[in-house]
Amino acid sequence: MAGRQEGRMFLGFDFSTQQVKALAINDALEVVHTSAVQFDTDLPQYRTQGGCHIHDDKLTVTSPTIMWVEALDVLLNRMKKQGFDFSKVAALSGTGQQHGSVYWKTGAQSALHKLESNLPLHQQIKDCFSIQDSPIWMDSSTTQQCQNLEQALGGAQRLADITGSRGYERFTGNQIAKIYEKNQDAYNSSERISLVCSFAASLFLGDYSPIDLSDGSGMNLLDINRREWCQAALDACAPDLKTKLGQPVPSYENLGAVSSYFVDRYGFSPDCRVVAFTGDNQGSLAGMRLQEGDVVLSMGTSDTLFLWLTTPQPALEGHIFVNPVDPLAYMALLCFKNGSLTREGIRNNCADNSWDKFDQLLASTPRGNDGNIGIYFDIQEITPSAVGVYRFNATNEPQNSFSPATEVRAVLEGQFLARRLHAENVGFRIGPDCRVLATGGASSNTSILQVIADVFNAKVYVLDVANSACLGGAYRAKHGLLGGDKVPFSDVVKSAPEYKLAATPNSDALQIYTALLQRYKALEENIAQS
Ligand code: XUL
Repeated sequence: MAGRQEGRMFLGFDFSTQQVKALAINDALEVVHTSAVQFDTDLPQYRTQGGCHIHDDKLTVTSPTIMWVEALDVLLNRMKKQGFDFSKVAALSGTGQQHGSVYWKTGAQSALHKLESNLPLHQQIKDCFSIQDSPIWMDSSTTQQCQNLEQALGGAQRLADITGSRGYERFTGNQIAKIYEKNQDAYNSSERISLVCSFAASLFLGDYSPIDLSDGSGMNLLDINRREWCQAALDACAPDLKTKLGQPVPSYENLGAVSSYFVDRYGFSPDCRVVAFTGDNQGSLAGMRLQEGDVVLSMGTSDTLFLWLTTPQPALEGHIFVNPVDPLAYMALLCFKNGSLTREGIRNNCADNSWDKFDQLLASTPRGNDGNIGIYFDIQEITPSAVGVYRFNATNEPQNSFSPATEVRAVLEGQFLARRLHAENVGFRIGPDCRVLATGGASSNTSILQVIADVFNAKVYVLDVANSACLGGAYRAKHGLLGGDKVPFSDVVKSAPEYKLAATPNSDALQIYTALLQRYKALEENIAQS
């Protein structure tokens, strides 16, 4: 196995909304350690709920930047007490919640250079931030800034063509524009602006870490085709922004050695390398070892789709990011708000709260549901922007209700046709080797997996990857150490456990669902337009 060395480890960190986690793997990619610090309960002095503060306007959402630093102090101390051998870590990397931003005050870089190993980090850099409370991804207070940016760049589709997404409130460029408008002094006194992930990497480096191209794609500021900042977008948000952001780098970049602070305080090897950190969704893509042609369908309260793309087609929905593990590829992220709760609602109404009965009803109806189609947006949907429950018969006539059996099949077929439709809308093509990797709560229901296999006409595999973002950080640390673009990521993770094949499409699926998809597309477009 390429570059395997006895005893060495790779460490992945995840700075997420509610906690900071660490996960170590050995050279055979086996997980050998996990630890976590919860913000609300382990650091109650910051009075966060779910790791953040929701302000009175209900739109502004922030987290105390220094809390993230103190959480790292607590986490590393815990690992030390548990006897974790930091000296064996050959490389570390990690992830952060996407879009959040950190504002380093002039002089902060020299504070990072002079960290003293006898003191905790948070005591030494508590005065290093020009903004104390970092805006995070849950913030939606920047609608005006999004409109300004879209207008400056020539419209929403044009902004999407360049940056991979139309203007989104949580995207960092719009957050920076708001800070510049509302608090120019703080903006002007910031010598550097980091994303949560590059901020975390900066702590380990003892110097400013560059922003990686993949998480940098979640800012509405990066030209994802040229893989450099889009000057027009920077100018539309705030002056002098290029200098404050620094030059972006590929996500697998080996940034340098860990700061001597960590060597002296925790016993890291001075040779331990820090590989660029990236966004949590990008980390999950790496942790799940997504490859060209694959789709990850994560089924939780909302359903999320990760796609590996070679030729992206930015749209007014979803997000295209530069791929975190492949220098030429892209990834797409699509979020569907009506996921498990909608499926469970139909189970409760039609199948007496029982998944067994739900499965029996499903089995009693034919694939394609005799042409009946249901669209269930119980709450305002993101993809597409629409709300309401709609039922149609085989000739597209609206129906008030379906029989319980038809309803059960309709919710599953409707949801997975939508997942496929919107994946194709951003450039995904289902090829013969396409694998759907299912994860999350609903992936334990084999009847649901069969519907997915038929609708996508692709094999469905199940993944039981806990802490996928953190695991991705550890895999990426190894990838970066072995040379990033010189070694395919897929070679680095070859020895990781195999996926389990869970469902294979039926032979009539292609014909049935190709036709149904065309009808679903037209019906959904009508609903979204009205
Ligand atoms: C993605 C997004 C969230 C955060 C959560 O665009 O905003 O998934 O990354 O941590």
